[in-house]
Amino acid sequence: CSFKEKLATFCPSVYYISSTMKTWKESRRDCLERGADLVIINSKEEQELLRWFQNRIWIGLTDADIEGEWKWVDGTQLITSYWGLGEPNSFEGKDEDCGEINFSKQENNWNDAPCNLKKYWICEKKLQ
Ligand code: 2F8
Ligand code: CA
Repeated sequence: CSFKEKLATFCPSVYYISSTMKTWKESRRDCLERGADLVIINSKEEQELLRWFQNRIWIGLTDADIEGEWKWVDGTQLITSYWGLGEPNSFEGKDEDCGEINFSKQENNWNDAPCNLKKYWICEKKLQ
């Protein structure tokens, strides 16, 4: 959408916020079945809009193909990022190939976490 429209609102998307927890892959499958995909975060405003509860949620970000090369589920490279301090860190040598937003307490940033953990997730369907 145009810059003017962006100022007024976000490029039109509808979001689905899960009420159960799934692994990253299962979460993505759920989104695809809804004709959507895991959410892609394009601005801090969009991220803030999605802060509906205090928890950790899967987003459409992964470096499973090439370690350290974070990509969105639509294949685009990461341009603007909101990693937490010291992240992504593949904590203690573990495989942490999936991106989450940490909406707990005062946090509002990203972490890399093991993809097989079950978390809430958000799907996004772009309308244009
Ligand atoms: O301190 C940051 C660190 O916190 C957790 O590990 C203790 C996260 N692990 C999981 O969410 C499983 C790390 O990913 C995170 O870097
Ligand atoms: Ca981490």
